[in-house]
Amino acid sequence: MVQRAILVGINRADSEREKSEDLLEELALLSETAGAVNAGRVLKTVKKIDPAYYLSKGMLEDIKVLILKDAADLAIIDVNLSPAQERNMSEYVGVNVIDRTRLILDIFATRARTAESKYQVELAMLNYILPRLKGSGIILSRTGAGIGTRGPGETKLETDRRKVRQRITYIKDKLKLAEKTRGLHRDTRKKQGLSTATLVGYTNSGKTTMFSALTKRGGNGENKLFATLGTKMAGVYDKDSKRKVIISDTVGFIQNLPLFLVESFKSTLEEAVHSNVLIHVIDPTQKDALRKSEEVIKILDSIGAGEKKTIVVLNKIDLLTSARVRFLQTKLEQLTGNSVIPVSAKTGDNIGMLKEKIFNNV
Ligand SMILES: Nc1nc2c(ncn2[C@@H]2O[C@H](COP(=O)(O)OP(=O)(O)OP(=O)(O)O)[C@@H](O)[C@H]2O)c(=O)[nH]1
Ligand SMILES: [Mg+2]
Repeated sequence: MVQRAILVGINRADSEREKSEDLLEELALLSETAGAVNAGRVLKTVKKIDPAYYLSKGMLEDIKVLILKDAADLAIIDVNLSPAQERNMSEYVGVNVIDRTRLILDIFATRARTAESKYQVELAMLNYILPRLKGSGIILSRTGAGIGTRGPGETKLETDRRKVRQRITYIKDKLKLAEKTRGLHRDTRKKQGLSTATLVGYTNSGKTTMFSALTKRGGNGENKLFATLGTKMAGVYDKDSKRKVIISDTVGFIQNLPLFLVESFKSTLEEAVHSNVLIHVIDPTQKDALRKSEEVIKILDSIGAGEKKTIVVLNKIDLLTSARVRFLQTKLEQLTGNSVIPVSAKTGDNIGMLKEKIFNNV
């Protein structure tokens, strides 16, 4: 069943309008990624939050009209709602209302491929829905299916409180084990004298494409948000020095990524924390690319990788004029305090230079 969604962007101050519009645009991409049809969208300026409904009654009425006019069966709102606000809003407008976090979780669920990332996503989802469970049912009971209720791997999410708690304990144990194995692998690599470099960056910036260009391994990138969820590793060789560096590809970041979601991916992100150097991939063709790269730096800080040696890469230069490349390069050098390498992961332009830089920095 394809769901038709009304997207509700939130602007908190007149001065933030541009940023809010950009976030709404990103919400539309996320919604499409989750498989919904975007039936309509609206940006609301909210200076005073209603504790029970988040929006004023007047705004809710507007949304109700849009829902009817566009025959929508879902509303997605671009803020994080409290469990009560989510419930009250859903009741008021007559269709399920989900927030940005629930939408991202849903995408993660459909994207998770490896056993570990499936567990990580499920854990994040269960932690998210636990405070939203009333008695033994889930709030989203009106349809009982659709975006926001799907677990990883076609499973349906557990909604019985007691069982949810049991499942959380079970998953945590599984993840501990996976983390331990990962740690052992790391120790082995260290003993072998292997250095590691981890690709980090905003979602869709080209990390996986860069990974393939560097290692000649792994498939192509995808023009999707959160195409990669697990960690992938492969070696890259330097013929001259006969050295090998392990490159890892990881999950991408996004604005307003809730901290608990970062938490649940911590073991995957541990690779970044433990690697010798980070390769921060920036997509200059994305709107607001510089602010997005700041967001990435913030998230790196929050997982304890903020002080890591970082190589900053300006990707997709095949899509830019050389004047634009020079302008962005200077800007990014000011912003990050690092020298910036312009490359194209797609055409392979300057990949050799990047390789050299990696070997000089691990
Ligand atoms: N033109 C151009 N497109 C690129 C380049 N690098 C990546 N892309 C495209 O950008 C899109 C995203 O690439 P991915 O490599 O999947 O990006 P990612 O950072 O791994 O994304 P997530 O795993 O979703 O976080 C794909 O459509 C790629 O083909 C590049 O240098 N030039
Ligand atoms: Mg990827």
